[in-house]
Amino acid sequence: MLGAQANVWTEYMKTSDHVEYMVFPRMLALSETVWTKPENKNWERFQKKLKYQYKLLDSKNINYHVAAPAGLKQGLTLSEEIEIELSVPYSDAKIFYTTDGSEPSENSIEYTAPFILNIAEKELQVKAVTVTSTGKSSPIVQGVYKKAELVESLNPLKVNNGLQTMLYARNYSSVNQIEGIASSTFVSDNVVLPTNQPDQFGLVFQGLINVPTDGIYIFYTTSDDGSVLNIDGEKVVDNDGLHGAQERMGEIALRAGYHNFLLKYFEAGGGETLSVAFQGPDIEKQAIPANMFKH
Ligand SMILES: [Ca+2]
Repeated sequence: MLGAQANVWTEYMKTSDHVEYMVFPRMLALSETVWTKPENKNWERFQKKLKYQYKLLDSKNINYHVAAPAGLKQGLTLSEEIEIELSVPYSDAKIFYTTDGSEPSENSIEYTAPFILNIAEKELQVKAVTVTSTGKSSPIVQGVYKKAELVESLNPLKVNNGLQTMLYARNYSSVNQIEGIASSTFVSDNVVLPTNQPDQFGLVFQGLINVPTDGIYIFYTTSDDGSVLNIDGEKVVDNDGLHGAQERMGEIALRAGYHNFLLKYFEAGGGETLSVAFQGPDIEKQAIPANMFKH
């Protein structure tokens, strides 16, 4: 039989309202996928069609999930002013927002056009909610905007290639437990796991990272089990704990040049993975190349 099917497991849903909430508008997306010819599928067209579908859902009093406003971001910026532009996929819904950390409601400021926030003085939280014409509210979304200060670079007298690496043949459940005398110490060209190392070990990569330009850098670690990346003494990526391979990220504003790089990792058992990636001004997300690492 040709076609598609979606299932909803309802053993933990106590009311039919809840089932409706989990099914709509997902069911519309499934219909779009199955019934629209591939060449006609595109996001804008689907969004346009949805506006009519929402009216139909309202008329039938269906408890659908209301999308929160899109457009808020988390993170650092080097400018003191940022423009906030919010949108929702409904023709006659309203957006309300706050900039003081309070929960937005229909009594908050109504969003009518993009606006400028000044973040020179302090970090600002923007919270927003969608309220549909029938009075349904979306979950509240939050953006956090913070002006970054560039961390000054270091001037090492002499550098060598690679990272100092300390291997600890012990069992850990957090990188915070890695301490004392290492089982072995060596230099690694890049962040790589040792081959043929039995389970239950910790690794510390320590040295310098040389970044090419001033700007905001996003660092990522993917690890199984835990890892924590510190740049210039600041915890930038917290991916600690016992877990399968997962990616975590964090950001920091850096001056061009050398910065302290400290990556701690442990493997308890089962699978093992460790990789670090970065993204910067005009630099796409990529694995950190070996030539950026010194010690
Ligand atoms: Ca593991």
